Amino acid sequence: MAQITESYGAKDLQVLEGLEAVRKRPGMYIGSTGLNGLHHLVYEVVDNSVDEAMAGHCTLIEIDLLADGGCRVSDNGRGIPVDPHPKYKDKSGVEVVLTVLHAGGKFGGSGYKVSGGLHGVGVSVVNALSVRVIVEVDRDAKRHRIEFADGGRPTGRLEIVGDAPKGRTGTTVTFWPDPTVFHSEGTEFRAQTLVERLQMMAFLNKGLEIRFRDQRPGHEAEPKVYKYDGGIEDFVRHLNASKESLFKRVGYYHSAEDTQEVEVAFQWNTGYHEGIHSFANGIATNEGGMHEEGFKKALTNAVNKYAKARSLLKDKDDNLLGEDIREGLTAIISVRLAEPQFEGQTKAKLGNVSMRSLVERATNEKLVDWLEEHPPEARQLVQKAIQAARARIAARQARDATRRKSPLEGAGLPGKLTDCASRDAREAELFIVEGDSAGGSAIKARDPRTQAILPIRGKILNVERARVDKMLKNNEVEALVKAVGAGFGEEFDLEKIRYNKVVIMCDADVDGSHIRTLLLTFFYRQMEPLVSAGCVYIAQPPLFSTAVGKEKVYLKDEAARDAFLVEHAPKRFEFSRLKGLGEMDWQELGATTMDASRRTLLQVTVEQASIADEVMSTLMGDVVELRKQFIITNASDVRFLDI
Ligand code: 0RA
Repeated sequence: MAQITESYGAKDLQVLEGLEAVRKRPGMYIGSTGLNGLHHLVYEVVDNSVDEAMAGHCTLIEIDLLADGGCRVSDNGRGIPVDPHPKYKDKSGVEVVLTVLHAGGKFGGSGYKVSGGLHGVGVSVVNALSVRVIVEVDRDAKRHRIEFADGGRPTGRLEIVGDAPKGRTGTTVTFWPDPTVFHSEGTEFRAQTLVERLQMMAFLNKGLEIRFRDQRPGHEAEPKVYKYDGGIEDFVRHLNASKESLFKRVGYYHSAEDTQEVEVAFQWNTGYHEGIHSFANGIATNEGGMHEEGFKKALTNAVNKYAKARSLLKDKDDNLLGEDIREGLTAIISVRLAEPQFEGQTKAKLGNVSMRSLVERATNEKLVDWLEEHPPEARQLVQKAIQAARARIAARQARDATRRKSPLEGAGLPGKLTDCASRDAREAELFIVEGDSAGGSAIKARDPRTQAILPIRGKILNVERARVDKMLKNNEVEALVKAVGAGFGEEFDLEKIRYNKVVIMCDADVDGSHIRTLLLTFFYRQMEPLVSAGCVYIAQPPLFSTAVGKEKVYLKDEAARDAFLVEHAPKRFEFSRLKGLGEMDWQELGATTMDASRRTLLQVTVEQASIADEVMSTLMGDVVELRKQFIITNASDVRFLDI
């Protein structure tokens, strides 16, 4: 154990107890000890630097993943105070910030009005969960340094180690996560996860530069730089980049009252999807909340008012519904407030009632002005909403007609479905199989008690580019909806699903990858709760086969093949690459891909909703070239898949 400071008083004991509490229940502070929790450590440190930026003192944050597994976060803010702390008299501010829970910006009088709240547990939590932490502070023309080991114990006092570069102030925190804390999923950071979040932070903090560098061997070393002088306007432009926008201009308004403020950026595209992304103090509120409610209410009101005033809607016409107006809308709502309340299942719903009225008032005032000032854009979006309303009415009629055909709830299973015997969703699995011939093998290979097979032919409709009425007329879509048995879209009811596992089983080639993406888009857009609940899976047919004597052996992927070679060294083997499910007979398909005791399934999860949206839109959107490139380069990408 590292040596603790010389004088070991009551205060030190208290401090150690604080950090000990974090080590006992890390989940309470960082959510989990899996990969999410691990990445949370980085966000925690970065959030502190972002707070400095929000207070107007920091313009650059650099994040480096080090070759030895550590992570370094450096900013050019004021630097953590180095003076003795007023309460813990024998300690420097730096030591206190790193060892006392919630000490963050709570002293020095100039504390931050607005801070992350949810994530704002403090860097001391990172210290508690790391084997080693080094903090360097450039302040008062000097470079200061202090080091901690074994879960937050200082190995010495804050020392001056030299001069700071001329005129520079700032904080650098380097930490090495404790593998005994993150034992289940390890301490290896995923660059993609970090980068998505860092980019989002750059969008939400106009003008702030965030640089990311992955110095680990075997990783993309090219630094990534995010800096958006257009802030959330650039965010909207970015989200719509792969789509055809309805008009070029991105709308923007903001409003501030007392200590709270709201910023909104918006643009419509010609698609049908609603993409509203809201944030509170830079934290994604994926479950929405008061700010979104206020925005939606005022948006509906403002657009209807405008449409009637300009006689784009007749007085006798019904008002446009919110969903009509929001069709094809990409919007970012970003609010900042002193004490955000995060509610909901994933603590991603903003509960502060005052935010509803703030955003509603701001939107009513400023959006009406915007519409008045931009007549061509306003007319285009009203016309789109009118078309959406017509399509909605047509869809309702189509749906009513289907209901009349099959009045019984759950009746009318699709003809192509070979259902399982079990009616218990908890054990029932639906395999969606590409093509009739693979469907035939799957029917033979399945466990008829728990496994149902739905073959789908060719390409299903791209739901990203079709309205509901057209979607309903597509046979494959209809079969999928009926088989799952829980409706779709707004009316989707997770309670009613007939299978707790929905498994997509496609070939391992480019076509298979396209179909898989179409299916994922469909589930993400029309049965989102199914995806969020972790009920969607991807089957993994083996990629290679070889022969050992007379016996055929299947190998899941490159890694399995390499392991096989090592195991059988120095013998040599010929491998064939399996492209299609059709290349296996049904016994093999069962043994390698379907049998619950032998298969591996990839569970589909959505990490960052706004980014997932972007991936979906790029995959499925209007710009064909972009789409093609994406599908091919990402044919084996598991960016929004977690095992
Ligand atoms: C406490 C008080 C002040 C700044 C900070 C903490 C601070 C913490 C971190 C963590 C990473 N970068 C940071 N930068 C600053 C206020 C300092 C003052 O009043 O001068």
